[in-house]
Amino acid sequence: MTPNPALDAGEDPRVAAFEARIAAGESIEPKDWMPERYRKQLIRMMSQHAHSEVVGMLPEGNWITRAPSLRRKMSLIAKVQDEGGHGLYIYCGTETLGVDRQELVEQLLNGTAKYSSIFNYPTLSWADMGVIGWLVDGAAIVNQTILAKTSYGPYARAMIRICKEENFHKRQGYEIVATLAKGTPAQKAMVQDAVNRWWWPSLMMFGPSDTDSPNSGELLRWKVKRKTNDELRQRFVNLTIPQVQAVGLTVPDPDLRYDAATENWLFGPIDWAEFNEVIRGNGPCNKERLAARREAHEAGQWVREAATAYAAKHERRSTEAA
Ligand code: FAQ
Repeated sequence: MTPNPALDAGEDPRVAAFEARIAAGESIEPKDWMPERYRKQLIRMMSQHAHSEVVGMLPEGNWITRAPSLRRKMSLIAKVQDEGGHGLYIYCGTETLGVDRQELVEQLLNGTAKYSSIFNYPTLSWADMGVIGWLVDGAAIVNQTILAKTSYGPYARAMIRICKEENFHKRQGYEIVATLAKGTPAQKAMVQDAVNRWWWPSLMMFGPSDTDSPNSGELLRWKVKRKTNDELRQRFVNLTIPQVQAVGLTVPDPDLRYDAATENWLFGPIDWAEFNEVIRGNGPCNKERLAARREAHEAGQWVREAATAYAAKHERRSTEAA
């Protein structure tokens, strides 16, 4: 597909045909014509999503060696491995838009690409493993269940599979939380402290409020997004507060109240200054996370070289045999 911004601006009849397909609820597939801007927006959003999954392995990976039992260790290893798989899956989906994965990885490693703000906070206690599964995977599910109906086919299909696994992660996290919440006073205090630290960052995962979201208008028009950031954040709060109450915990929000008229749990103001600092690279763990990714990338160089040499050898052999 040759980019042509002038034509993409609306003079091209293909834009109208494309938008008619979106309006009719059709799925856009890799070989279909699409406006250059649609392709760019998808590459941005999907690659940020893939980076988030991969960087998201780090906060939980930190606790694998310290899980309190073999059962907990096995399920945490499986969860972290799943997140890595989601990242690779979404990188593959992004490649269907004609971009090279190496380029995307370089953008992550040189700090020019974004990844979810949530993974720039430290995991200080075992209870964080429960709360991440419950709140962070829970927030991801709310966002991704809607993305499973996104207009770009490969992304939508990736979300269906990923959501199934995220649901399992959420249940695993909530089970850890429920166990600690009915444990000793020290265990209950530990899990309450984890909720206090992760609550607001989890709400920030949904992105800036709708009035400050520069990409939403375009993404909603093309049905890449089907709900706004604020709509999804509200849905998450409404789903989560009853779960908080069920295990006898609280969230750190003195303004939280149920509004019977709208059937919403209304929450207090989000600290957008903190959010902006984190996405600018100044959160508590941004530098540590990128350093860990760079180190892993360098350490994996020989594996990539070996895999490439192995693939080349096999291709050579099958050509010779043919
Ligand atoms: N963190 O105009 P908008 C997971 C940026 S996966 C960092 O509203 P948009 C699984 C945004 O990129 C979690 N940056 O943007 C897991 C934009 O910057 P740009 C990741 C953020 O795209 C669980 C600028 O702010 N999920 O958790 C954030 O319309 C447990 C303006 O924002 C996805 O990526 C943020 N929170 O809406 C793994 C889902 N929010 O690019 C391990 C797919 C916004 O213009 C353990 N993505 N920004 O420079 C989306 O749904 C959307 O991209 C949003 C943002 C909703 C994240």
